[in-house]
Amino acid sequence: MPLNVTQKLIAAHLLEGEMREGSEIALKIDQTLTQDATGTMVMLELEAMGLERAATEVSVQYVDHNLLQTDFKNADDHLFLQSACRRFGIWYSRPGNGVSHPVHMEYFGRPGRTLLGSDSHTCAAGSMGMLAVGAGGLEVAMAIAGEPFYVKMPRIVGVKLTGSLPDWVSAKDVILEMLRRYDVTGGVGKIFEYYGPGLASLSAMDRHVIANMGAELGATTSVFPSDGAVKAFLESRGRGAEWEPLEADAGAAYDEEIAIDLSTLVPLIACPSSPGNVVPVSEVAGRKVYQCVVGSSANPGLRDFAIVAMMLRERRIHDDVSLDINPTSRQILENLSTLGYLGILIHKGARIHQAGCGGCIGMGEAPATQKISLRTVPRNFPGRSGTKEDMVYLCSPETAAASAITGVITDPRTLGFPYPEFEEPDTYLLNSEALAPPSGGDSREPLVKGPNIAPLPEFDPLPPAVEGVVLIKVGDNISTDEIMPAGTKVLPLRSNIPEIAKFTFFPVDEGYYARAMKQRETGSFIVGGLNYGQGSSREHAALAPRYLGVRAVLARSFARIHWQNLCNFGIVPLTFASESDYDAVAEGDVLTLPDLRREITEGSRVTVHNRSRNTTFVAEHTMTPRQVQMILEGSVIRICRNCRRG
Ligand code: MIC
Repeated sequence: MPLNVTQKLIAAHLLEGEMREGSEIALKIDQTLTQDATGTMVMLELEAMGLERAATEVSVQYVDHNLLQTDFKNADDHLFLQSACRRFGIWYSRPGNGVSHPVHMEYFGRPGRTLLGSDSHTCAAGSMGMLAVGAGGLEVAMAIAGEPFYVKMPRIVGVKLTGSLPDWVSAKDVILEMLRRYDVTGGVGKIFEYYGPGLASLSAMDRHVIANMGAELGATTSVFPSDGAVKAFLESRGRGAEWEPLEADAGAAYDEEIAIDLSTLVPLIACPSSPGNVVPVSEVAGRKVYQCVVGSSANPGLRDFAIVAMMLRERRIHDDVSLDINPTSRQILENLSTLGYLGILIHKGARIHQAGCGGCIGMGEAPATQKISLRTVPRNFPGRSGTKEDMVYLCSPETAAASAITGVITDPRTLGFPYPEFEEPDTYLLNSEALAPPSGGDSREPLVKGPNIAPLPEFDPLPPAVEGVVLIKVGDNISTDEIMPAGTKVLPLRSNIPEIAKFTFFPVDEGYYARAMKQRETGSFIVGGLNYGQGSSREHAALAPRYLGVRAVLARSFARIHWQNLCNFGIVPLTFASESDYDAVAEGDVLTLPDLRREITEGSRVTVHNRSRNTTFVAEHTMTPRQVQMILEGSVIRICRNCRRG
């Protein structure tokens, strides 16, 4: 049977299960990626599991999120991560070396391999013929320990690309077009595989832009073939020998097919405050802009910065605009410098930040009150920028630069000057000075734990019945940024669950923590709408509620990574059977699940009695027996620890 690229990747790594849509499969993981904001937990989990040495082909720990050192906390975490890399035999990418996804692609990405990362944008590496999936830290910890990764076999959607992009339209507009069509839920349970003649005009880094924001569609991942563009990418980085071809067989089929004619695309923009709120730039043109931010893992290529410099060469940044540049990596900075682009950006007044995630995750660069910020980053969830009630728009570097020049949102096609032609250099200046190889792994190497590192909380097994109050009821598409915010104040607490728990649901309900603490011993519930937990892979959005006593989340539907994170930490994810059941539960109601333990073990239906209203309804779960076991035990760590001790 002819296979598509996704099927070839899965077949080559399949350890258990069948490639049948919706059934659970176990995959062998070749490589892992962790970043600092999620990696501290991963390293604590590896310690709790008693791991001696990473069992993968390659595991890399990046420090790209928590770069502002306003006190000891982030600095403590960096040292802890470095010591953990020495202990477990993991590569260490030092603070400021660059954003995990593009650096991984430049140095470690290999066609035909699997990559699991504790960051939802790990899927970016699908750009080079990899099966790259974002997951919660605990699953990545298990993969580092050599365990398989379990996922439900996704539906494979073939995206046929034809034509080529017009002037002023770039890769970001392709993924914004996908988000315009599918919104933030349309990709759940799917892998998007791009193919067709249109690929010829997209470089490997352009494909990274598209694959990266597949996360915003809710997709399991995105996949591109490994063709001439990937070969050229690897050759230009001195890694040509690592290239392998990987393309779909002639006649390969997809579960579903769509097409995009690249030549018909126009500049697009996602309006506040959802990546799926996409319109043509021309529809919102003219609105006054305060800030434009270029960079992040969603537009990380040399081209993305060079185009801004080329557009600015003969022009000025508007007096009222702050143009913030988040370089992807030190290597990109050096290349921009050698090719003369960095000088232009500096001369024109752009603010050059440290290489890393920066403003994307609210680590600095917060916009002023009620002012529009245009960003090339992947997400604009409410408040993620660090400013309450922010107005963040997502767009291409071309649209950001055009708007920085005029001071208002501008369709770059209306600028009235020719589109600058960017030529990819044949060879890149390489810089791996800040990448430390694994030292061989030494289980005696001490883990360096400053006062910011707290031990992982212990979680008790699931009791036969649970009862508690609905502490919060939220609507559709609640992101993990709303459940557990990021930003300069909260991110440094990622290695300290009792402290970070104080910020649970802070952006939507500042009183949640105080209420939760009162119910901590008795237990409580969260009620959510559709796509509960979209966005980031941060397991803190499950860990902190669990620490605060949450036993179950009842939602209309869940985002993939968060759903798995809930299972990992012993929170039962239950789905309402109907919208009216969701409507009939209110914040403050007391619920009893009288036979929860037995019901989830024996079937998929769970009885919920609403004591406040004296009603009873049935909720459902879609957990596999393996996941049910995690819930029964209280968390997957307990299982893992027990199995490693044999
Ligand atoms: C994000 O874009 O939200 C992040 C920062 O990359 C996160 C990781 C995190 O929360 O630390 C992600 O998407 O997983």
